[in-house]
Amino acid sequence: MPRTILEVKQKIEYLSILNDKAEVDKALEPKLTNEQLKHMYTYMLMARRADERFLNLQRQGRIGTFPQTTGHEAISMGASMALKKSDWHVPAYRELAGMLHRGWTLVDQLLLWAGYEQGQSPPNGVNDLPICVPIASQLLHAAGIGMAMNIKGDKHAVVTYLGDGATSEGDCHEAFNFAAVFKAPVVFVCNNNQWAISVPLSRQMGCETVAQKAIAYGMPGIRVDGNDVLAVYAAVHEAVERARAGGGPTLVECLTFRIVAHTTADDPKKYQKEETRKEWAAKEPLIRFAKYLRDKGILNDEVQKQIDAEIETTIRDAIAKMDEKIKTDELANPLYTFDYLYAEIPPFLQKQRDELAHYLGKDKESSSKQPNHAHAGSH
Ligand SMILES: Cc1ncc(C[n+]2csc(CCOP(=O)(O)OP(=O)(O)O)c2C)c(N)n1
Ligand SMILES: [Mg+2]
Repeated sequence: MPRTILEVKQKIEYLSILNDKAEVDKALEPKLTNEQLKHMYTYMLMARRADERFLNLQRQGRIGTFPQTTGHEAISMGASMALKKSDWHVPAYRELAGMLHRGWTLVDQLLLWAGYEQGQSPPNGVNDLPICVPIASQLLHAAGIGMAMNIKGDKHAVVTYLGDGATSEGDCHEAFNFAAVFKAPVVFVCNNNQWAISVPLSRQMGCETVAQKAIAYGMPGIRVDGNDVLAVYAAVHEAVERARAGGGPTLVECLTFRIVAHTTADDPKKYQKEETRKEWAAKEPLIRFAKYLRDKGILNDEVQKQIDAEIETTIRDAIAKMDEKIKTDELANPLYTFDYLYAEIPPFLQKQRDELAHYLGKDKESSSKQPNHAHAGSH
């Protein structure tokens, strides 16, 4: 038997529209209105400022550990801008800018990281899943949603997110495979920030790009500059249109670098080179996007001042609302431990719930019910 060559088509595109000097490739510039561009900048900056304030709150012990999103704002902002409200948004945990765009509030985020599950209740009017911390598990939810939509004949798309570390999870393989085989309308947006806590990319995968993994599953893959919000938007927009038209899933790798700690419980100085972090910090997405907007006449000192004031008020109000809400018993009732897993609570758990209710002197709450949320979600 001779050895023969099987030809496998391999082509991975790399897309960058706004380079790190804020020079735009006019031929590739997406058609976004001035209003949309200003909105994107405002929400990316709001995520950035919130990150800084949340860090202070965490250090003061007012919220718990949380993952910062500084430097990653372009990824979820660009991707979520490509969606309609009726599409599905399925985040991991570094998608604050995109979630704010979808209607989640900073109060939700603060409550969540302060330990209250009410912060996970999706806003009305959008098809969103809450933040998902178990690595890669959200990819299966997204693939399942996509497959269900195919069965029902819904023509929406799903955008979901994963990190470079998530590509090593079995769940990731299963989700990619099911989505590709069943042509689920899912866009897998990989935030390749080159670190999974202290594990570098070189210890995560033996190949050069995340995007090329798509070839093995039989779906298109593309690598984009993850610090270029226009490139992320353009690539995800194209993938979403293809998904809606029945063309199945796409893997969009967004190349960036984690310029902050993994979470507030981490110290990257122990394993990252200061020099590399500085190099990437100079390429972060907001600097170049602000310059692009100034060059286009959308942003100037006056507009910047208004945006800063709006963000400051939003953050201050959110912190005040969180402080007010966590004083109420409604948020931290131990009986809620029993309330989310089953539509109908099994008798053995009902018995335990009754016992706890009695112990807490809350006998009148002895039947399982969904607690009143800060705002009712649509799911
Ligand atoms: C199933 C599972 N295993 C382990 C963890 C602990 N953990 C939290 S974040 C993380 C690294 C994830 O790295 P990556 O996918 O690159 O995402 P990044 O944090 O860089 O955005 C790990 C191992 C977890 N949350 N879930
Ligand atoms: Mg990572």
